[in-house]
Amino acid sequence: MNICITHDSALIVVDVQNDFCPGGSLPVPGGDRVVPVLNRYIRKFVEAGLPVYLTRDWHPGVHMSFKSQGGIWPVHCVQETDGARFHPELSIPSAAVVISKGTDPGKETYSGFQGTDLAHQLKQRQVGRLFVGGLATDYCVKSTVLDAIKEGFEVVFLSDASMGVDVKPGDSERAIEEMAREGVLKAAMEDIMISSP
Ligand code: VGL
Ligand code: ZN
Repeated sequence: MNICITHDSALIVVDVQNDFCPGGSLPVPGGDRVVPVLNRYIRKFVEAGLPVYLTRDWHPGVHMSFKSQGGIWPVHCVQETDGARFHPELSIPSAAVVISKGTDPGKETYSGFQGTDLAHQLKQRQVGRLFVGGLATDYCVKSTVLDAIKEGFEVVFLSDASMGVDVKPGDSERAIEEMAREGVLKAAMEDIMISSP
């Protein structure tokens, strides 16, 4: 299937942070394998003059999602720690916009749209189509994608640039099915075309 990077497109890279990669505190198995693929997408968008947004999980030292607070996750992505930094090999364009989420100690927000001004920023730049990839398919990528649909964006899920945690086997597959039911397109590098001026 051919899917166009249109002139009103933006790329959203979700939570490619050390804690979600092997060696981190909440690793997605093989999570770092998305990095070189995302770098290729980033290059395409930068060369086309299109915006790139990076979301990051950015928790205070005490957060309700942590097991110590009755949540389900180990401590992860605490603000200003090494685990919260983007993967060192991710090529972050100088003009990229970083969106921090999960900053309220009392709220779990998987989506890059919740508690942030991401939708507002995208609408101000007249973005209509979003390409979304990153970590983790079955949590933050899925939530971000579903919120983007609710906000009225056309959304393309980048299947070769995303990986899931699969706490229960099959979670990522189910997440992909759920996104498809909501009208999300699924694409990999070979499906992507750039629309010429
Ligand atoms: C995430 C679990 C907890 C994610 C964030 O980025 O998918 N998962 N916090
Ligand atoms: Zn988190």
